Amino acid sequence: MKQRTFTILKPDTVARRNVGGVIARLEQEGFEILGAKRLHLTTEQAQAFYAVHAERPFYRSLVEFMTSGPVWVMALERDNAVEHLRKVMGATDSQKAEKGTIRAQFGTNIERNAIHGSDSPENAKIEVGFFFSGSELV
Ligand code: 3AN
Repeated sequence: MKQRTFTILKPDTVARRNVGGVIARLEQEGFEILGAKRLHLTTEQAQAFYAVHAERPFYRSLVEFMTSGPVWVMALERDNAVEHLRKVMGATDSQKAEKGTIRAQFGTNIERNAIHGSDSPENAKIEVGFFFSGSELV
């Protein structure tokens, strides 16, 4: 069944001119891009988006990284979209990500890992809603 998920092409992907490469891969994987926008996240937005990690030692650095330059936020649709995107992204640590995954190809390390993908259908709904209104998704 068709399902939606949410992705962020992180500041490292934009800075390294890998946006097209990552989008090409997502389209090859059968994802339809329902909405996309380029944003420079504010500290408040990044803090709120990653609020679940607020107590983790890497939180401050993560927020700094995510606000260090523009990102692309996108709403994606596909069968089994949440699980499939997680598989195609690969492990959080780009250096440990399986060969052929987006993070192995485009990421640098555990923080600068190229792409975010929702980890559950519930979070996908919340995250899509964080950045898009219904009328922006076509
Ligand atoms: P994922 O993005 O694979 O779902 P999460 O949700 O555990 O991983 O972490 C969110 C983000 O926080 C990661 N994408 C990464 O940029 C950063 N991160 C996670 N773990 C670490 C860590 N141990 N050190 C530095 N940054 C981390």
